[in-house]
Amino acid sequence: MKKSMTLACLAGLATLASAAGSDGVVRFNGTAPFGGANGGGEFSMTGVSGPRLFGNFQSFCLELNESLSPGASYSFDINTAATNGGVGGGNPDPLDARTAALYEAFANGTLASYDFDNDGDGGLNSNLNRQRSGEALQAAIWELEQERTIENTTNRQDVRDLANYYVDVLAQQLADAGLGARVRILNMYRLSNGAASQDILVLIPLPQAGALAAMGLAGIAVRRRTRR
Ligand SMILES: [Ca+2]
Ligand SMILES: [Ca+2]
Ligand SMILES: [Ca+2]
Ligand SMILES: [Ca+2]
Repeated sequence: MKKSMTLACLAGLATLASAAGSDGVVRFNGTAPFGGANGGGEFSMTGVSGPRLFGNFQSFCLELNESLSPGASYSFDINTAATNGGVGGGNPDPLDARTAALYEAFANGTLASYDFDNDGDGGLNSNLNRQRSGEALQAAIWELEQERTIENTTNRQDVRDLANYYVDVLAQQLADAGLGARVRILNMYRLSNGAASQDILVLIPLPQAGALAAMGLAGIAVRRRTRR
């Protein structure tokens, strides 16, 4: 037991000392067809390689003054704060629990008044399509992360109304209901030159059934050894 604990400590040190962007690589596909309003999300992302593969996912950005290039790949670190960018909230800028709650509901496909099926009935007046829904969610995230107010992001009153509903009402309700714990920030670095880039949101998958079974078996093995 003592030997394995020493090994675990060494592994922990190795993780701390590793280079920036060591948790994996993702590709930014672009903002079409549901993003792009005001330079924001939805962003279409695809996991490429590395210890953490997220598959295909839709995301939103956290830093107003950082950019991403369509088709470019980025190495990333998984974090609970945005780093090296942004115009407000500090560096590092901790992920707001309300941002996390809104994004988890989005990633689950359950965010209220968001037109996921893009048939034009999103928003508080049932007139927003999915791109306008994304415009509102991005505006809400920028306000919560102290980048820019909703009113300074968009002139559209119907988009402002949905974004303000998310910030003023829904975000706290979702956080109180326990949403957001599985949300992380990817601190991203452009693969070609290592430059610190835009930070985006991601949902950490629940452990797979196989991994849970393996953890259970490991627990049994440890208990047996302790007993002898
Ligand atoms: Ca950054
Ligand atoms: Ca709809
Ligand atoms: Ca910020
Ligand atoms: Ca923050």
